[in-house]
Amino acid sequence: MRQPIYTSILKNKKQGKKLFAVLIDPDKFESTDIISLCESEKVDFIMVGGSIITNGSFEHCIQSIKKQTKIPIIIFPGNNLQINKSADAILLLSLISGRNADMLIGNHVLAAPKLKSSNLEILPTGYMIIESGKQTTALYMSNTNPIPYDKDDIAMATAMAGEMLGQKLIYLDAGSGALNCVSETMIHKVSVNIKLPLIVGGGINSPEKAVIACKAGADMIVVGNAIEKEKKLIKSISKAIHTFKTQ
Ligand code: 1GP
Repeated sequence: MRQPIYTSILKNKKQGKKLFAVLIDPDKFESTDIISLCESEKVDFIMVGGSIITNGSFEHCIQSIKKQTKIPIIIFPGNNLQINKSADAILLLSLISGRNADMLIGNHVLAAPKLKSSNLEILPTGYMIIESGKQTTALYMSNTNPIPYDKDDIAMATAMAGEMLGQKLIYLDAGSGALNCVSETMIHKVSVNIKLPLIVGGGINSPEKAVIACKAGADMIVVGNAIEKEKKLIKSISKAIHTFKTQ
């Protein structure tokens, strides 16, 4: 039987091995090539979710990915409608950078009974949106303010509070298609002040940017937008992340 996803994230962190998650937006999921590439390039996780789903089917997307691969599927929910027991795990996001009570506890209360009966592995995640040069969908939909791009101390203290409150992961997100990725200094400041695994995403569109984030202290890199535009990036980004050696 496969070990729990959280156990494998912790194990990889301990060994200094960086992880790569490809984010699939159900609205844009149409080809199976992307999943074959994830398989051949040894992507660690497939995340599924989107701030809003208009024409795609969340359930169909997860089920069709599941049929094609054994790579664990982690739901990265855009809202509390995005729960499906065919996935393996779900990021239970608390938007700790914001002050919107629904994103901190309200939606969790609504989702809890369904989550409890789903058998999904629950990954409590302190989710932080960082200002990135443009208004992102996540920011607009969550009705929150981001942490300013250059306020590393605020990001550090927020992540520390998340850890003290019992989150199991911290996710620094510049938002999908961000103009600016989360800065190296912010990733570094957060990573050295928490023990939790650190996920970083938003605007990472090259192997170089993935390596910069790994070097700064990210344990898992999430890429969505860039791969939607250029599937072949899966190969180069995966290689860069998986051959990265902690100094
Ligand atoms: C967005 O962090 C994810 O929430 C991924 O961002 O789509 O820009 O890769 P991109």
